[in-house]
Amino acid sequence: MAVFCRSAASLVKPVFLLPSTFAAVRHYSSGGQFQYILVDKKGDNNNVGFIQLNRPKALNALCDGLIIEVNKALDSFEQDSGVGAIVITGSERAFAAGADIKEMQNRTFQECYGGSFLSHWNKISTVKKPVIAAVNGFALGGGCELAMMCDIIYAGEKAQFGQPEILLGTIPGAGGTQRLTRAVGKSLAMEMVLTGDRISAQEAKQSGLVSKVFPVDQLVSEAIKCGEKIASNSKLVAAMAKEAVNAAFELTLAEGNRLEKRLFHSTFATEDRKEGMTAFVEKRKAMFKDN
Ligand code: CO8
Repeated sequence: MAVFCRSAASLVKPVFLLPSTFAAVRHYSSGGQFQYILVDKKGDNNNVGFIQLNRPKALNALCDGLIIEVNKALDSFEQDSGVGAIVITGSERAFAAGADIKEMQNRTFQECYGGSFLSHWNKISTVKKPVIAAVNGFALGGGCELAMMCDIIYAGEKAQFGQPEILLGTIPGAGGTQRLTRAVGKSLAMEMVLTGDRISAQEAKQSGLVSKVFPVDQLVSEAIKCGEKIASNSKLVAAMAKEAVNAAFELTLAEGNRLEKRLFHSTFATEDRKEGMTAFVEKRKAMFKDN
């Protein structure tokens, strides 16, 4: 069966898929050097880094190799001065169905604790460039946690979010109890973590976990559009803005306001701040140079 794969750069190429995977897998990029992910640059100016989790048979379960590849791709986008935002997505069936249960099944406490099991998982939360998660289908366990490590979550209207670890006799281990609680509040977070029940995209929007919901087939292009909007601003100043918002989760209000003020002052040391205000006064579009 031939289906046409879309990219924001309006590249259209046929890819052959088995019938059973037809509805679930839409490839937006090529594989390159990676086994578990597809990596590309999107947008009219090729300024949006794009990572698609691509382990369809395991519903993008987050095996060690996949996380290592995501981290490598993030590193290369961080170093790429042309990239101003990053989009991470999965398939229409699953963003990611969690950590790989088969890989974890026989681990001992000694191995986990002694070997800092999955300690490289939070890389995505340390990236300076803004990261948007485009979530279609299941975002469960580590999949939900991975999305919550991103800066913005967009959801397809059939997305489902959940922390079902309790059903496996364990608890979230990559920020699920912390980031979910901050995002949706104590009662809903407790209910999800203690029952393993999932919430829909609409509930996720209502509770503040996601910022926008789109039809399934428009989700990725909308996330790329958001990435393009972000990438058209000063990358330097966007990093400062991201740092300031993230500080709200770590600091007291007084400390956070102090940090924000210092970062605000710092923007006055940049050429981009000068250019932005001059462009406004001259009634033209600002041309940021990221310095
Ligand atoms: N790990 C491994 N394989 C998986 C996973 C997973 N998390 N999820 C699905 N798969 C596999 C299935 O085993 C199956 O493979 P196979 O065909 O070889 O049996 C294939 O994907 C398709 O899955 P299903 O047949 O189950 O598909 P369904 O449509 O019937 O169900 C579900 C889809 C509801 C998503 C179901 O697969 C499911 O419940 N999956 C598990 C969800 C889950 O419990 N996730 C949490 C995992 S634990 C976790 O994430 C902890 C993170 C801690 C991070 C710590 C970092 C420091």
